[in-house]
Amino acid sequence: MNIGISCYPTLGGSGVLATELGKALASRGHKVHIISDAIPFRLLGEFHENIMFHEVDVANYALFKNPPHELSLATKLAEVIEYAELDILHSHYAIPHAVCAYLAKEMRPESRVKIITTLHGTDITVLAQDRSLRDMIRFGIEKSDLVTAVSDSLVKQTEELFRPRCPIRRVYNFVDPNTYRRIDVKQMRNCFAKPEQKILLHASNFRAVKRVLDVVEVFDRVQQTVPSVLLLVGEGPELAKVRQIVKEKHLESNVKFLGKQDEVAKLYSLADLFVLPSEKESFGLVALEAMACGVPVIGSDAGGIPEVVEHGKCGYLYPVGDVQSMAEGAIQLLLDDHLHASFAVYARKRVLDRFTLEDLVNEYERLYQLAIDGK
Ligand code: GMT
Repeated sequence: MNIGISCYPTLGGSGVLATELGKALASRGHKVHIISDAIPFRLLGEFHENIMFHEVDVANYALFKNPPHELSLATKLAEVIEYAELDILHSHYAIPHAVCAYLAKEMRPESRVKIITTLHGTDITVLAQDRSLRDMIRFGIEKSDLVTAVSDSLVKQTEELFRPRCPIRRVYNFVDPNTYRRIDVKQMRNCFAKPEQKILLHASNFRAVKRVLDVVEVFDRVQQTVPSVLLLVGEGPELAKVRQIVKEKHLESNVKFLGKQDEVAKLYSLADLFVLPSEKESFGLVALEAMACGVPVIGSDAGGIPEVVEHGKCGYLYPVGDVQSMAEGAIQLLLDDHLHASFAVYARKRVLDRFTLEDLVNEYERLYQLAIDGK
């Protein structure tokens, strides 16, 4: 098939998923066209025979108060629909990608292209709270030929909010278990922790919904009982506040800010626990990546997290904000090597049983075919 993928290029689960999907489809022989504002970071420095990247140039004339990004995106999508004779245009996020895909299709009435939209979360759980955007999201969903969401929780929320006429199909996110696996990082570990210290890890875009301050609260309680360090990967709006609280709690020597990182499988392999106390999380791709590397997860039971992390088997989940229980769960796991080892093994097994690239790319291919067949 000729497949277009329209996504955000930034560090974030939806861009990661869209790019990994594109790479997997290309390795299966499909011609993949990725359309975005910049090369998605998971494609940087890589060459793939069947992948072509198309950059959206945003027109910026003095006349415009704001550059019309959505019109430039729609124009680029229309250009690719025609040039590449796309069978499928897969939009990751309803706004703006699904809406622009619809506009592009209207610009190319002779095309056979089908629009698939994947909802990743914040388009529904955050943006849809805004009345004007809600109507636009509904429009994007209804004008798609097929819509997927990344967890049952997100399917349910979308159905409750929009009562769409078309079914929303759940397709879980995935990882490549060959890339995400426990790597031997003994040397690297010495750079971050003393032999007797445990390592807790959190990775996110430091938006308020990630509750990174709760990560610090949990760590503060844990380190009073278990010698440990906290590694914080990523950056974003809450970073300054997090630095401040770390300072106020005199935790500077045990909390390390690593900023944006590429070699995440190595970082996960350093960790004894991954901490994800989010307020909203439609899936939690980072938790899945950690689990693939054999790292148990401590976090909240928000959104789709319980579909990824099985409470009591490969992690412990508690209500949002219950940092005391999260800390107690973490301490229990860190002090019991036998329990920790069984959680680590189960975490990897769960990924292999339910969330592999192989199975979920098969599912996307099946849905593409369904859309092409008009079912
Ligand atoms: O979590 C974010 O802030 C980034 C956002 C994105 O745009 O990538 O993540 C969303 O999509 C990911 C991939 O499907 C999911 O794993 C995240 O749970 C979801 N984030 C939220 O729902 C807050």
